[in-house]
Amino acid sequence: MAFLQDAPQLAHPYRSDRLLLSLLDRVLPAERRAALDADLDALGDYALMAWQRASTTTRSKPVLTQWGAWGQRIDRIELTTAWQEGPHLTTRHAVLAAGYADHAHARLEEFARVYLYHVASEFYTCPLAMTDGAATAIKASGNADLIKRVLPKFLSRDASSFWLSGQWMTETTGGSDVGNTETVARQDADGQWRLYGRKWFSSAVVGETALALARPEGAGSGTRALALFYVETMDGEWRKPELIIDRLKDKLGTQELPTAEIHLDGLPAWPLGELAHGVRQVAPMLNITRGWNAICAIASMARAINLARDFATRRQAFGRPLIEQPLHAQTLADMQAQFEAAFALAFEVAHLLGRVEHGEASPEEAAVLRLLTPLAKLWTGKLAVKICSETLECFGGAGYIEDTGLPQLLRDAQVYAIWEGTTNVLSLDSLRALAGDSLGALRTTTARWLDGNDDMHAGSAIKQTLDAAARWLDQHGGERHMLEAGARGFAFTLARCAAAALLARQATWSKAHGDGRPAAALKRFVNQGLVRLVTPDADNTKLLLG
Ligand code: MFK
Repeated sequence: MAFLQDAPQLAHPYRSDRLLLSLLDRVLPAERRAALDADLDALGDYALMAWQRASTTTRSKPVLTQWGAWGQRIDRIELTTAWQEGPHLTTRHAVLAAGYADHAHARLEEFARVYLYHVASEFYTCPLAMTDGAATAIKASGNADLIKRVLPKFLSRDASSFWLSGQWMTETTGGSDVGNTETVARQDADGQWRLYGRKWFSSAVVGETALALARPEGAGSGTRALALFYVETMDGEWRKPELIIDRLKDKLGTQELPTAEIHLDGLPAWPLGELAHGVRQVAPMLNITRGWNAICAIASMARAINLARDFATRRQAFGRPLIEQPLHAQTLADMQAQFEAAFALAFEVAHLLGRVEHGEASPEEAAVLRLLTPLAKLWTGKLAVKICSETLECFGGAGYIEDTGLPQLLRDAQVYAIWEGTTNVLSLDSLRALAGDSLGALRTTTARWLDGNDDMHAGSAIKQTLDAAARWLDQHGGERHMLEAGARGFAFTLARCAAAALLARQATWSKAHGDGRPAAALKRFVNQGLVRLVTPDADNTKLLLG
């Protein structure tokens, strides 16, 4: 028999994840830690099963059937198996409900579930994220009727009463510039608001509800005149006739996710609150889904690195396994160090969110959360693409072959940097988040995270880089054009410093518990450099327009 390569094997995604295990051991009180174990174990089992299933079955995609046999409009979407399993699995293991439990660790416990479930979910996590965001935005609106009507559905632990929510913002007029929204809200003779317009990217069209931005008829132009509406999409078994699915999008990745173009032809709608400032009202939702984005990005990195590391122990080349080849081991270790830093940052957002929502956070922590949310989203989004691309290379030619399942990792990863705000939109949001003194808060908090860590080199590199970032802001903050031109480098620098300091905090704890690996990851990550500041050019367009 000719030589055949071994396929990579996936270790149990929960029981073998030392980062997640040590994070939970460090942060959670013993009784909470024990109570969480069964759900995480089950989600890890599901992830393992889904990985094995994917390697023995042909991938499927959702299918839209617009017309029934007898001419009626039906807009029925057939979902993949994982999507059909989604409501049962996630309600049984309280994926969303856990985030709303009555204690400050609720969000951490929710996001631990999301992290384990995400890759297996085939991006069913996308509508879950939006449902979570909708629950938060509706709670924040104080709309008592709506809270009573939908929160029990969104947070249900029973699939038969569970509702998903979409988030309908993006239009053909431009995704990020939501102020250009053309969807109009009009009141009919009975005083019922109805929406008319076209939404260009609807990733949760199978949901029972959505939050949609629309311009009340006669309101002015721009962002402030937009209002946020709640809609329901179903009449019993049937989709409401005023919601028409025009087509499903043909995307680079996330192909199991039925992203649709839709139009609204008088769909009944209810304002969440005042009939203006819709973006301000939807912002709590954006910040939640950006947290999900970061967690899902690190989940993809974890999967990619696990497979690459396993393969390196099996694949023999030039007389020894890849893991014993110095340059390959160096490459894998660099990936691991970046992943460990990104993991620490994404989960700190979850941790702080829980503290803020339960009134246990100081104002300083609240300011840090506002700043870290866009930073974690933008940095992990880019890093996921880089790590997944490097992972494909770790497999050589096999990484480029579809039925290994590996190319899908890279295609799917590209979405993290795009949806919920591109890297540049999020860099500008980090500038928005600097209002107040959130940079000062980050610097003070970072010093606290470094307390007790014995890596003096890392500690001083982090502090010096944050000083340099503060000087950069002083230098360019007065001139908006320059500030925006350098915003990406500034955001990456802050993200890397925060991640390094958080990794240091974990390293201190792990070392005291006999594990030196996070300390090694910290050293390596800091050696890759923290500074990404750029000298902004006053006129980049000269170069671009020739
Ligand atoms: C599996 C992973 C899960 C992920 C799920 C993914 C689902 C994917 C589907 C999508 O991609 S949905 C579409 C995502 N679209 C975006 O994320 C929009 C990107 N654009 C932006 O983020 C713009 O910055 C934004 C539309 C929010 C604002 O643009 P504007 O028109 O310049 O508004 P402006 O005046 O700056 O902000 C309006 C108000 O909102 C201000 O408050 P005030 O009215 O009190 O002045 C802002 O402070 C507030 N605001 C904006 N962003 C905020 C925020 N407040 C808190 N947090 C924020 N992030």
